[in-house]
Amino acid sequence: MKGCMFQAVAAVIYLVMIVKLQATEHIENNTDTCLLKLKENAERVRSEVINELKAEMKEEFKDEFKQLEILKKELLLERARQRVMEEKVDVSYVGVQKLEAALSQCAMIATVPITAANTTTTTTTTTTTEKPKVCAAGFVKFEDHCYLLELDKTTWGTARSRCRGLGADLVSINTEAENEFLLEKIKEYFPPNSENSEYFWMGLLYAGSKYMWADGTDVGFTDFPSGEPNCMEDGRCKAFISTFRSAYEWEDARSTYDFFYICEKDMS
Ligand SMILES: [Ca+2]
Ligand SMILES: [Ca+2]
Repeated sequence: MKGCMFQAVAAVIYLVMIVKLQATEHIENNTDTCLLKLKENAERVRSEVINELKAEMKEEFKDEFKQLEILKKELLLERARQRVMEEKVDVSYVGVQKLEAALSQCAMIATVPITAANTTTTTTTTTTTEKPKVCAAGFVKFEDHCYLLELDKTTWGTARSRCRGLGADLVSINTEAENEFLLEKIKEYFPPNSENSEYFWMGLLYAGSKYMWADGTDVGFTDFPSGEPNCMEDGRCKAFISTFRSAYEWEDARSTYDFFYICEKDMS
């Protein structure tokens, strides 16, 4: 009887164990299936997660994207503005070039008639057309000569040296017009009825028993009043313009007096 009991208990335990084992197998099977399913869907789940993340990011950076779009537009606008500026500069540069070309045309037009006139009308006097002749500083022009009234009193000899030092000589008064011009100049400084009388050496000198001009020109016109000249000593007497009694006439005297003097030179 004891033997039968033991067998029965053993059978029960065996059955219970079988049931338990089956249950465990079932759970294990379920887990495997679940893992398989998850594995199968892994890529899908991953892409879904990524898309969700993307959507979140898009939402989160929405404002930044907008700003980026605005920046892109601003950049395009700036590029367009620069292009327009460059085109404008090109246009301006072309304008400047055209203006310069026009100006050079003007310069050519301005110079052509002058050279044409020079070559056609004054072919023999090329030296006089090269540069307009003028009087040196301090000299005044009359006809084609230059004159200097020097208000610094000295002897005739020193006066002449000083004139020659300026490339001139003491004045030779060859015509009435030249004389009148010089008298008018003297009157500017010493008008008629001035208190003092003043005297201006000229280049007329007594040599070889006659008056002659220091610069070698012949004596033609003279403006001596009656009684003058009356010095007439070879190598010692010279002539001058006198404002004495507002006469503005020529006189002569020994050359050692200190008088003002007048220089004359050609235009250069
Ligand atoms: Ca003269
Ligand atoms: Ca005299």
